[in-house]
Amino acid sequence: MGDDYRVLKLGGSLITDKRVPYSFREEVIRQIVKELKGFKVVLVHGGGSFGHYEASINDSFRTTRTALAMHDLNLRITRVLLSEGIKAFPLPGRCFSLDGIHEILENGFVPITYGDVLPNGEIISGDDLTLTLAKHFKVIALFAVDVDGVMVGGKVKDRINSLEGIVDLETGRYDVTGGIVGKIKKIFQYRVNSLIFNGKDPANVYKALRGEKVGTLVEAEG
Ligand code: IP8
Repeated sequence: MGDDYRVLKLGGSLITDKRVPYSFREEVIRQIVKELKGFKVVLVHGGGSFGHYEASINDSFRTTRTALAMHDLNLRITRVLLSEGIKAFPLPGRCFSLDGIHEILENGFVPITYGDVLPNGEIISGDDLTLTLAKHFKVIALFAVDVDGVMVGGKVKDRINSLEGIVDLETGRYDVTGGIVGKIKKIFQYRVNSLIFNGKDPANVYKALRGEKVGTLVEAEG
C-alpha cells in the first residue's frame, strides 16, 4: 500500500451508541484518531444515533432534523481530530464530489465526509461514499464497526467472496440504510475489496491502515 491513501469509514454503531439518540462516543473516536497519525487518510463517518435516529422519524421536519444531526455529529468528530492535531476539513455528503476531496487533499487537509441527506429527503449512505472513494483511489475500503467482523452463526467470518448465507443476517433497529447486509451487498455492487473490523480496539485500526488483515475480508473485486 506504501504511500497510498487509506479510505476509512467510522461506522455509526462504533462512534455512537445506536440505542441512545445523540450519544457520542468521544473516547472511542479519540483512540482511533491517535492511530491515524502518519497515514494519508480520507475519512468517512456514518449516521449512528444522530442521522439514523432523526431519519427514522417521518414528519415534515425530517430532512432538516437529519441534516442538522449529521452536521452536529461531524462537528464533534472534527473537533476531536483538531484537538489531536489533525488538520481535517469537512465535506458534507450532500456536497460530495471527488474534485472536492482532491481540493481538500491538495490544500494539505484530511477530508472528512459523511452519510447525509439531500433536500429531497433522500439519504446518502456513508458506505456509498466510502466505496466510491476506495474505487477511485484503487485501494481497499476499510470499515471500522463495533463488532469483530461479519458474524454468521455467532462466529466471525474470516473471508467472504459471495452473498451466500449473508442476506438473512439481522440488521439494526432504526438503520435506514440497510445495516450490515446492505453494506455487504453494496461492496459486491461496487466490486471493491473491503475489510470489516472492530474499531473499538485501536490496534485493529492501526493494523488495517498498515494493510494487515483484521476482521472479515470481503473479496469483491473481479
Ligand atoms: O450510517 C447514513 O449514513 P450511514 C446517514 O453511513 C443518515 O448509512 C443521514 C442516516
